[in-house]
Amino acid sequence: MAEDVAQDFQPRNIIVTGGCGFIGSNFVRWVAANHPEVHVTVLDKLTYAGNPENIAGLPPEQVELVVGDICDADLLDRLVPGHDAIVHYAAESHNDNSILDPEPFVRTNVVGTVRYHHVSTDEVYGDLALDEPRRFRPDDPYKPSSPYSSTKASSDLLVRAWARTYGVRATISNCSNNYGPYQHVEKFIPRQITNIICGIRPKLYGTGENVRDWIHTEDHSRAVWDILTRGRIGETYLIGADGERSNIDVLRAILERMGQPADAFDWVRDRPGHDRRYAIDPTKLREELGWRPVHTDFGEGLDQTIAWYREHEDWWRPAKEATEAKYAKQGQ
Ligand code: NAD
Ligand code: TDX
Repeated sequence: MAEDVAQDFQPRNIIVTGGCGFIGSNFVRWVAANHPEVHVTVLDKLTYAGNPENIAGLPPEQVELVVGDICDADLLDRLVPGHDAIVHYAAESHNDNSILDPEPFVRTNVVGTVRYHHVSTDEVYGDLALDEPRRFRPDDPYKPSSPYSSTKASSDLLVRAWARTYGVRATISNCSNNYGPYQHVEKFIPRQITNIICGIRPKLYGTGENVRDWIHTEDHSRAVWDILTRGRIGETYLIGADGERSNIDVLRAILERMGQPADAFDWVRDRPGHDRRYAIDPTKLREELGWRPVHTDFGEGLDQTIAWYREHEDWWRPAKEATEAKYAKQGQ
């Protein structure tokens, strides 16, 4: 299925689904800053996770928002002609929500899958033991653990089938945990930063030993662009920045940087089926496309992220109370 030579594709008019979410909006901002010749149509349903403020201030002649559902086939039939690429970020993205109510995950993450560049997650590969020397590689078997990751795995499989059967010119990327500006306060790093700002103790699940492989969202944006423009059709690329850290280490780093004692947090109920460790082997992306992360100092990235949340209370305050009320109900 894979073509031998890398394509050299120069998109002019792209659709970015989920472009009002955390990673999608960072990608749109990155394209606006680095590729002013590219027009971006953002297609976003504006769920609880989507916020038009995330793309506010970008030139209106370059970035246009269409509010709509990726599952609306008629809308897509009207919207797609005239565009030369779709970068597909839209998804229900939070594991804890998928455990409470999987239905929207099946609707958006499986039924809505269209074509071209498909943004997925390392979680499709399941988890690794804490002491395992191995990291995830593109050809590893899919073993997702949560409703969220199994719906993402399903959509990856549909993309592969559509590429093989119908010749859709698709690529897939599976990225590790992103951090940076515009991430919803339900997620680990923003939750703890904004808890501290609000005077609420941070909350750590289970033993805190679970490991995530952190990447700055800007490095993810650049990797997606490199794959979209130079990746081989039909291929899967794993995106990671050698950023493995245990949750407790990340939390302690946040506490220290925000002037809190090392034990100023609560241990809370673990996530059911909680994946132990994710770790990406990014060799293929590095060797084939020459991609390298720029944000290699996690402490510095964390400082910038903390500063961003301190400076953007207006952005996250409206969602904070309801998010914490939902967690409190779950004993988390
Ligand atoms: P997010 O929840 O912040 O944003 C998702 C966006 O999709 C929101 O703007 C939402 O309104 C929109 N959306 C949801 N359902 C939709 C629908 N039916 N139609 C149109 N728009 C819809 O998510 P995120 O963290 O930015 O993740 C973006 C993508 O990256 C997802 O595909 C996710 O699986 C993947 N991913 C995320 C991470 C991570 O660390 N957050 C890591 C790897 C991959
Ligand atoms: O309050 C918390 N306390 C805590 O200990 C929260 C919200 C999380 N955690 C733990 C659970 C995880 O081990 O922190 C880790 C990170 O949690 P999340 O931010 O929910 O991310 P995760 O479940 O690892 O999934 C993320 O990375 C892969 C994204 O949300 C997914 O969309 C992406 O696919």
